[in-house]
Amino acid sequence: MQPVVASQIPGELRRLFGAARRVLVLTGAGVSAESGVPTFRGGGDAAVWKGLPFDVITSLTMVERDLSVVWEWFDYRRGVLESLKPNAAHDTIARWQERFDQLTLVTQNVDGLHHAAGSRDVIEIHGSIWHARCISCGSRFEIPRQGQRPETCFACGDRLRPDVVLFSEILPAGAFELAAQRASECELCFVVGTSAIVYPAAALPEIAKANGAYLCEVNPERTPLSDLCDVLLTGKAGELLPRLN
Ligand code: BV8
Repeated sequence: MQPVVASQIPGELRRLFGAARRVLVLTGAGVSAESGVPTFRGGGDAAVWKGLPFDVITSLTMVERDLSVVWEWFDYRRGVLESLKPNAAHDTIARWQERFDQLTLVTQNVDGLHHAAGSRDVIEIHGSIWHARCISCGSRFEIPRQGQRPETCFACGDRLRPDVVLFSEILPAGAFELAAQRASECELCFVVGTSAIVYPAAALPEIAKANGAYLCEVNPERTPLSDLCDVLLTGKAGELLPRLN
């Protein structure tokens, strides 16, 4: 069945939104675009740092080959994020945690803006740019908003790496399993600002749909997931999500 394509909130979605008790929200870089955070796919395989494409600079191979250039890339991104604030999409999703019995927020973003908007228990399935992890003992350390990031592990003295999931790395223990469990239980699933290309994250809405959930995609563009959706809200998340309240 073809999805309903709308730039206003269709009645069916508004009715289900009013009645739902268990809701899952999956977000990607697009939810932070209106805060000024650059998205990824727009650049395809274009170089993002020192002539290196995103999925090369963000890979385990790169950490093993040249950790310092990987840190340069993440230091640059933290620098960009320092002055940026959550937008109306982050704020709206944060308010939903009071509205539904079970609101599960799963993000692919490492920017921490959902937390900054007041969302609790965010499942950051690709990690956080505000944490570093020891390459050998795995100890994790917060990276301060201002000031120096820790260079070496306070526990064993080995080098630290960004505590994010790099390509061909498995996701944080339990994070995907919990997200998949919640996806299988939800009645309503929102997919907001993701190109739905990176797996296993992109499998979550498929799991939700397979278990009978109503699927709503919020994106100015179509994605490989669009045909599976019940409704496509075509536009910007910061403009469309607040209209649901
Ligand atoms: C793994 C952290 C086990 C770091 C990231 C199955 C099929 C094919 C490939 C694979 C597969 N399974 C595994 C793979 C390999 C790989 C993968 O998926 N590759 C892709 C490229 C095909 N997956 C992995 O490697 C994963 N690990 O599977 O481990 C394993 C191990 C070995 C071998 C096999 C399996 C780990 C993936 C995680 C990598 N880390 N991030 C960092 O951020 O620096 S991924 C990173 O890229 C993001 O977290 C995010 O997931 C992705 C970017 O996608 P989006 O967030 O969606 O952003 P994008 O720019 O693409 O799109 C933005 C969208 O927003 C657009 O649609 C746009 O239209 C829209 N938009 C713009 N403005 C707005 C908007 N929407 C709403 N409002 C707006 N205002």
